[in-house]
Amino acid sequence: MNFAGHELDLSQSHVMGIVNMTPDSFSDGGNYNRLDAALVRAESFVRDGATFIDIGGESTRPGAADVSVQEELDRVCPLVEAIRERLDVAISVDTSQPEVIRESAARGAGLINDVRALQLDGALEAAAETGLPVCLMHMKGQPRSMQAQPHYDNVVADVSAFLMDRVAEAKAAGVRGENIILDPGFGFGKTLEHNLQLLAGLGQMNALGYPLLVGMSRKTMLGDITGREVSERLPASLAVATISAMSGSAIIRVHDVSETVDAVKVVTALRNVAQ
Ligand code: 9MG
Repeated sequence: MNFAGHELDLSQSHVMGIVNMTPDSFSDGGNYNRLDAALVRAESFVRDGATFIDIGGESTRPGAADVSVQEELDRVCPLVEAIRERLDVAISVDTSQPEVIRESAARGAGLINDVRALQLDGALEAAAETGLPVCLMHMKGQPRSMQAQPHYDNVVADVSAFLMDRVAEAKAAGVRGENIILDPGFGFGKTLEHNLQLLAGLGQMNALGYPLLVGMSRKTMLGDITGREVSERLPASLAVATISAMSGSAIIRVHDVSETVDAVKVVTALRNVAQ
């Protein structure tokens, strides 16, 4: 798949490093310091083997406050441009807003990562206009309320059906099928049991015929399983990254790039061994 000039083979697993441009992600001295700190983080991720950097300007944690489109543009676009000028890496932008999709694409982004699967007004059209690959993620409800008693008849089947509906809408709007990546959306309107069923069902979702992106790094489900605080969830995050890579996931979105790259290298070596 081609991510604004970065051609990547998604039959192998890749590691995506997370750089959040939200105020809670950096000890905050305003936009300039934040940009510098984010760039340093992105550089170290690339040195450690990330093939994607995912930049987000809106917190999608449960209960997070809304952010204006202008604020999101101000947080995300300068970093997209700075990374494009300095680093050899595919740039993913975590956004649902048509204006941010268009402007970040103009500055060099290579992937639109939308936790709302291009459902906001104008998002499908904006994504199609850019010609870039898109990641369509499943979320039940909205970030503010999504963890309030989510219900599914069969979580793997329901999430798959939603994603295939979104694929049909995206294609109808002009997004090419070869440019679509799917994501079950771990933690987005799911109980621990739902998340585990989805993790066990990744092979089934792979059979939908689109590369999968998965993000479980440090998430609450890992705290629920291990009893660990966020800062202590690296071993559990590596376990799910390994399971995801073994299930054939194409992109693993993480905070701890260096350790995850090593885990993925082991899975890749195993997958490529002559039998
Ligand atoms: C932005 N963001 C937070 N968690 C995510 C996940 O699991 N997948 C994707 N695609 N984006 C995410």
